[in-house]
Amino acid sequence: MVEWTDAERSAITGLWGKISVDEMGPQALARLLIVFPWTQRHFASFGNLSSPAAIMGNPKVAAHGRTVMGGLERAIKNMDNIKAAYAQLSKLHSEKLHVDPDNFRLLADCITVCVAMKFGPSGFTADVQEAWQKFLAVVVSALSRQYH
Ligand code: HNI
Repeated sequence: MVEWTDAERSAITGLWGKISVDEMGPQALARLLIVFPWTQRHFASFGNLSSPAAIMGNPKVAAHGRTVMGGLERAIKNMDNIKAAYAQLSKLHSEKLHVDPDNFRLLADCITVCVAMKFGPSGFTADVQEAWQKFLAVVVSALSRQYH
């Protein structure tokens, strides 16, 4: 089981408390689709993804970005059992959506970049980053759990 120090817990919940899912979710998913274009194959039904501007202006990308980012709330609320909290979501991504689990890490990195840009050097300190990256690594591992 993952151990969290009090400092990590407070860094993670403190940062999460400042994050707007409606703002960060669309940005992070758009970045994933732009920076790692092969991830677009999962979103063929989303319409125009032909350029960075199209991706950033696509309302379906924004809506799904909010869904995915909102999905992190579940981990925040279950920090001591993230694996179980994501068992169903992992199964869905594996068996139904066929998302390559490497993509979870790519999205986690895009989330981190967006959060770092938003909060800058004073909000996203190295300590906060340490806790945040650990949190996302646990999320990625939990989401990858039901793949076989
Ligand atoms: Ni993901 C659906 C959470 C990464 C492709 N995804 C969801 C849903 C949640 C979610 C929540 C909605 C489930 C439901 O309807 O029951 N996804 C997450 C989280 C991460 C993640 C927390 C990582 C941090 N998903 C990814 C990645 C991809 C991805 C990296 C593809 C590159 N997800 C999908 C697709 C769907 C989806 C595709 C279904 C979309 C739809 O509406 O049909």
